[in-house]
Amino acid sequence: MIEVYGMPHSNLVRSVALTCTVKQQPYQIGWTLNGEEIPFRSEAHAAIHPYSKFPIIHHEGMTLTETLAICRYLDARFPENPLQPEGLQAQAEHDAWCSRAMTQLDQAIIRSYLIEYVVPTGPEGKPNVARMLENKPLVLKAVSVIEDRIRDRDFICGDQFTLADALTTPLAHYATMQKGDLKLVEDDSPIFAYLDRVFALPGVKEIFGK
Ligand SMILES: N[C@@H](CCC(=O)N[C@@H](CS)C(=O)NCC(=O)O)C(=O)O
Repeated sequence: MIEVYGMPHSNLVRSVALTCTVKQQPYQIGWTLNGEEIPFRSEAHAAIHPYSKFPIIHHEGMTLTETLAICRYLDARFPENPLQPEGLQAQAEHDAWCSRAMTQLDQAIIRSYLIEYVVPTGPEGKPNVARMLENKPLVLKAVSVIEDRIRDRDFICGDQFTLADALTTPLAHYATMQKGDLKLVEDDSPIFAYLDRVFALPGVKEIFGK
């Protein structure tokens, strides 16, 4: 059993959950590692992750931090049904997208916008809508980068689900949930068909509470 340390609603925990699910590997999400309870932001947590972040996994005696490293480890450890393309150039392109998803796309969609629902910085402990609206152009840009990539492809790297999709799907899904002035994804966006394709994979819908 793969232990995943973190919160099930985190986009990055969902990326790890997606990787485990598509690789058909059982996992559990919670606040334990190697069966030991590690409170979030405790000294024990900081000893494992210098910035007290998650996800972290424990598997076969190893504790591993950093989402991309975790996903790559899982893909290599369970080689059946590989989630990274073969061939030097295809692999390099895949890696480029993974880096982009972990940096600009995650920063824009989650850290500069949707994080306000989890760690609100507005008055009376509410989401700081002014900050969100100020950051909205940056977030729309990230959404358009995803749209451009999947407009003519089933998945981020072609016709197969890869780690690039495991990193992108939770971001794209959260982006579609915004309404009114905070709306990020138009009704005719290719993102909806893309998400349907990912959600059609066995066990995936449940990760997103569907
Ligand atoms: N570089 C880390 C970033 C991890 C990260 O930012 N995780 C968020 C959850 S999605 C977190 O731990 N937030 C809690 C906090 O910042 O205190 C990774 O790729 O795993």
